[in-house]
Amino acid sequence: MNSCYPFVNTPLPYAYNALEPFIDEKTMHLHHDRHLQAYIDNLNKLLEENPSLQKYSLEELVCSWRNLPCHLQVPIRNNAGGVYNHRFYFDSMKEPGTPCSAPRLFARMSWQFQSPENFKAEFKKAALSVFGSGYAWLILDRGGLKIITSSNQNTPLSRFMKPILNIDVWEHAYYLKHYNQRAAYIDDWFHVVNWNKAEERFLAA
Ligand code: MN3
Repeated sequence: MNSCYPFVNTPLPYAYNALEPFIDEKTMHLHHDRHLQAYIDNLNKLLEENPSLQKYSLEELVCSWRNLPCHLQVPIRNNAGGVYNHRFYFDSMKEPGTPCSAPRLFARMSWQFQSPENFKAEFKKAALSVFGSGYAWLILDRGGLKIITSSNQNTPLSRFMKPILNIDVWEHAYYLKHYNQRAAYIDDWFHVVNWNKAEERFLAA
């Protein structure tokens, strides 16, 4: 993973059409090649103009934007966050039907959310509750799983939480296929969640 300046748009870990029929190829092209690319270009431009920031990793920029000079705080938060959140989202998905499992994470979900099904219902409710643009996240915070939401390109990393899973609910993530039906997009997204990756993050957190 390319984690320092100059940032490059690393390829998706699967083909653009791999998530069909749940997430369409055209959306994946636009989302990865244009939306994520724009955040990468903007972030590189900011760092090009501010060479003292070039030594920081993406995670450091995402976590410590509050320590930067005032005029850089919002642009760094938005653009470093945009790169981090999108990479995290794309890495959280896989071809539908490929076997994957998360035994330890599901055991914890059953304990904290009654059942994985109930977790999914709670997660969907949170993702639907995001007003405007943002994300829903499953995170680990002080040893406990929590579902949270974030606006725009804010990330839970900057609040010292360990992200396990996220869903992008900006309209560009689903509008071409699901129009304004965010609920249908969320239902489809559950078919392409990479639970192996979620388990890996859970065990590392
Ligand atoms: Mn997006």
